[in-house]
This record gives sequence, C-alpha cells and structure tokens, in this order.
Amino acid sequence: MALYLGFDSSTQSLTALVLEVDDDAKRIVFESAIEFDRELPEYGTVHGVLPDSDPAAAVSSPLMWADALDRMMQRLAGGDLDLSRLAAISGSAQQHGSVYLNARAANGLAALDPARPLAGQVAEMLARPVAPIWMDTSTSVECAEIAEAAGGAAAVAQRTGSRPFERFTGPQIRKFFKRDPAAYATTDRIHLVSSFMASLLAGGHATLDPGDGSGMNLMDLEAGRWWTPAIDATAPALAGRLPSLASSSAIVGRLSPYWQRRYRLPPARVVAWSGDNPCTLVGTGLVREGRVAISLGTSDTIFGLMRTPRVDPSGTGHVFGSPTGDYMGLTCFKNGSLARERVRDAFGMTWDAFSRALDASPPGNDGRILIPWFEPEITPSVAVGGERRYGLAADDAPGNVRGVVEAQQLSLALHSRWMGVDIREIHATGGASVNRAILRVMADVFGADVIPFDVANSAALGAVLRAYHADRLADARPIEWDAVVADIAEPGDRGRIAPDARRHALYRDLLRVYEACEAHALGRGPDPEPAIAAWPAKHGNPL
Ligand code: XUL
Repeated sequence: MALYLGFDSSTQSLTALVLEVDDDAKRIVFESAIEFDRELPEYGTVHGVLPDSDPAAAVSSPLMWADALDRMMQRLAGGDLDLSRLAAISGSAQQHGSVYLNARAANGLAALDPARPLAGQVAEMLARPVAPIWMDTSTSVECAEIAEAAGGAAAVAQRTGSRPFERFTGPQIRKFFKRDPAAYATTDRIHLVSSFMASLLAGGHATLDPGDGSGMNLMDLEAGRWWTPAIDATAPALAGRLPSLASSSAIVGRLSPYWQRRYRLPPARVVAWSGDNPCTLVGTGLVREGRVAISLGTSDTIFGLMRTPRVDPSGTGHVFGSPTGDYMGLTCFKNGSLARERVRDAFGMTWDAFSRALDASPPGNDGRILIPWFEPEITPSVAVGGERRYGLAADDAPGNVRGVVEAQQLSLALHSRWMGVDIREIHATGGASVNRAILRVMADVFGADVIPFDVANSAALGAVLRAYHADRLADARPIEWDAVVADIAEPGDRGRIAPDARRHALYRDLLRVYEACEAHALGRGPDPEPAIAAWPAKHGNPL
C-alpha cells in the first residue's frame, strides 16, 4: 500500500493531501491546510499578498511559502500515518509567480541544515525578497515592449499560447530587470512558484513542466522549449537564468537529506510540480478531449484538454500545457457571479426566486438579448463596463434573469469555439453550480451533458494523482490517465442533466443573434434589431 503526497501552494494557503493506493483502490487518508494570513501572520500578508503602495502591484513572500512547507511536513510527520510507505510527492502552485535566487542557492539547497528551520536558510539564497504573483497588473508597458520586440502580440500568442499578459512571468521579469538591474545581475535562477517548491523538496534546482512554463510568455508551446525571440525581448542573458524544461512526469530528485533527517521521511521521489490550472485539469478528471469544466464563481471560467495546441485568435484565451502531455485551453469571463447578483438584487430576489423566474420564462427569451458587461470584461476585451439590452426592457424581471443566464452560457460557448473541441460532457463547479435551472440552460446551449461536481481541493488532488502517475511510470508500470482519475476525480452520474434536442437547436439560432448583438455592442457590427424582430415568427412559443 503506497502513499503519495500532493501539495497545493495557492495564493492564500498551502494544502496537503495524502493518497493511499491499494491494488489500484484509492483513498485520501490525510488532508490539511495552512492559511497564510492566520497561521503565518509574521509575514504580514493580506489574503496571501503583501501590502504595496502601488495598487497595481501584487507580491508575496517566498519565505512564507517555504515556512508553510516546513510546518506542513512537521504536521504530517507528527500524525499517525506510516510515512515509510511514502513513494512520491508532487505539487500544484499558483501560476505565473516568480522567485529570484542567487548563486548560493545551487549548493545551499543541497546542504540545508536539518537542525534549523527552512525559511531562515532560504533567506540567504534570495536575490529578491519578494515574488510577484498572478494578481499583479503593473506591467502593461513591459507587455507592449515584449510584443513589439518579439514580432507583435499575435506572434507571441501563436508561439507561447497567450499574448503578453501583465501577470505572466516574462513581463514581470522585464519589469524587475528595468527597475533593479543590480538585483537582476545577482539573480542566478528564476523559478516559478512550482519549480521553487519542488527545488526545496529535492535539494537542488528542479526542472519546470510545460504546464507552468506556458504561463510565462517565454516558452514555445508546441516545441516545449524556450523561445529565443521572447527571451531576448524580455531581459538580457535570461536563458541561463531559467530552469530546464522537462515533462510534467519528470522525477526531479529524491526527497533531500534535510527532510529525511528533520522529519524522518523516506527518500521518496519528487515529481515535477505544475501550475494550479494544469493540476486542476487532472483533479477534475478532464484527461480526455470532449470534457470541459465550467466554473461558475466570482468569474466564470471554461477549461478543457485539447489534443492540438490551437490558439485563440481574439487574444483573450490561454493555452497551457497539460500534465497528460497534451494542451489545455482556458477562457475567463469577469462578469460571473457579480453579474448574476446584480440582476437578482435589481429585482430584490432570493436565489430561489431567481431560479423560479428562470424556469418560468421561455428558453430563447423571445430572441431578446442582455449583454452582461456590468463590469469591464476580459472576454471579449471591454475596457469600460456597461450592460446593453437588445429588445429587452430593463424592468422585465424574468426577461432579465433569463437574459443574464443565457448570455453567460452563450458567451461561454461562443468564446470557447477556438479550442476546436467537440464538447460532450461538462463538469460544472463553483458556487452557482448548485443552481439546476442555470445548469439546464448550460446543457441546452452546449448540447452536452452537464454534471455538477463539487471539487474542493481539486488542484491538490490533481497534484497527488500526478505523483502516483509519475511514480508508476518511473517503475516501468505505466498507468493510463483514465485509470488514474477513475473513482476519485470524476463526478459520477449524480445530478446529470441531459440536453433537450429542440432547445439546443433553438440556442444554436440564438447564438447567432447573441454574436450579432455582441459585435454591435463592441462597435464592430450592424444593428441586430431585425434578427430579434424576426425571432417570434420563426420560433413561436418554444416552451
Ligand atoms: C491563471 C491565473 C490564475 C492563477 C491562480 O492564468 O492567473 O488562475 O493560476 O492561482
């Protein structure tokens, strides 16, 4: 009965899961989290971020992450699990964040003193005390400079999977080099949070996987190698400062003597860590093309596995590497929960009343469209918020309730087309996925089965399953990804909603109307009113 350990070093906490595998039956036998603000207050973070005078900046503390790892290992070793059975460890980390180490790190990581806490020893290896993280939006100038020098934003997107984005690592590195060239000069290695944490475990510089490497605007997505034009556009002599790229299943080393002596742990395999989105792909069972997850949260997100690395021509979506060796597409919509809440609150409804209003209104909303950009939108890119209504009165409660829900689902469908995936099954997660009336619209718009999937800790679960998969591979006993996720990272059949063929046909028509309204709202298309006026004659009462 082997044990596997998976971490999730996220923005606000470090989570650990231990998976026990017995004749291929899997179960989670340990689960624990350290919340940074509460349990490590000495680092002074607020929601995992250090206060900064620049509201666009978002940095955190690599020492806090190291400290959390040390404390979590102590907690684990102090429990009643027989850790001599620990076979392999991997992890997930918030994407894009970067850690700057000096030349002392290479030897220092291998020679950590087990009698002393980790953080104090790592402090001597930092070339920069803070790590910029994914919430940072301060690098618009650097994004423009990189795009210009590397052949344009579209060329960068085509090669790296995303146009230059403020939070991506390349623009962050460029900003650091420009602001503090002396500290850049002392930087010997720039890790992502994922490869930094793996390096701490393995006692030496770890490799970086393509899942996280593709969040940097520096990696040639298809070749899985650093892309020289982007490297040259970012900062001088950068190539020698980056980790080596290797497969997500790479064994980066054995748990170092530091951990073995400090907590009497075995020399377990350390498997490359990856980003939280690639890990979540595994942790939500999306290991084959045709399944996607839609997360209905503060923002709405759609993501899924792609066999081929198609890139979003509109420049809003991302393509990352998948731990399976494939690719994953991800598109994010800012007007998620907030937009639903705005409509609910405008009519003084409870969520129950909202669902009843949705159920009582006709699918297709008589061809009327609400464009729900209450706030500035990411997809499509809209700088100044402001909702738009086509054929829909602002005081029509059921019309607006149906309007916001249909618009969001139509927009999800429209702006995930670039992935080129024939979607047959949707795993619905996030707060609003408990609302079956919304999920019914989702099933009918996509013409796909929708299964609600309550996925706490999906990134950590993905990480621990990756550790299991890589360990089997290293033992020359490879296991299929379908078998890896079976019975543990799949939603089962409970609550499955099948699409209705008639309503799906109706929504295929409505998608064209929505697309025309969106183009008009963006100032890129003619007035769509004629299409809306023609709707009742064409569809009558579809209920
Ligand atoms: C993805 C992104 C976030 C972080 C959250 O591009 O910025 O999902 O990975 O940790």
